[in-house]
Amino acid sequence: MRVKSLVLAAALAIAASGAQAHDYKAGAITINHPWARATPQGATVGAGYLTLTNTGTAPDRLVGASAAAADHVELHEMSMTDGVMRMRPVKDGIELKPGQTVEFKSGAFHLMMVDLKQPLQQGQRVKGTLTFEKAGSVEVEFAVEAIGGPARPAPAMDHGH
Ligand SMILES: [Cu+2]
Repeated sequence: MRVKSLVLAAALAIAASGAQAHDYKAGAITINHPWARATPQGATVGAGYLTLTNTGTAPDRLVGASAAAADHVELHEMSMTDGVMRMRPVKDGIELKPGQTVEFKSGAFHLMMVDLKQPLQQGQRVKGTLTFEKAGSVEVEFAVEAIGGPARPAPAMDHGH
């Protein structure tokens, strides 16, 4: 595993974006820079991202999340099937092996904020929670960042549900 290079890449990406980094801890899990992409007026779903590191010696899993701006939050994974990018809910949570860092990003794991109560506006902070199988629940704030950027999940994308 190229854990070190992933951590470095994440650190560089945050530094380059100029966004204020913020992090949280739940037991042995470090939660780095939870953020959500700003949404256009009328959007019903938003996407959240963060980086999780398991600093402990036992495996754990992210099993749930919530956000004040959304009715509920689903853990999603994107994958290429027959040349088409699809999202689907992660059934049994996202595994975090001891020492492992998992970076949520476009084209991979993301938090899908479903049935938004209002658009996510750049500069806002959205309160939410993350729930881990062993480390329990922790309150976080998602920093809402610019709508632009590569590989933004399209609203019309097949969610498989
Ligand atoms: Cu999704």
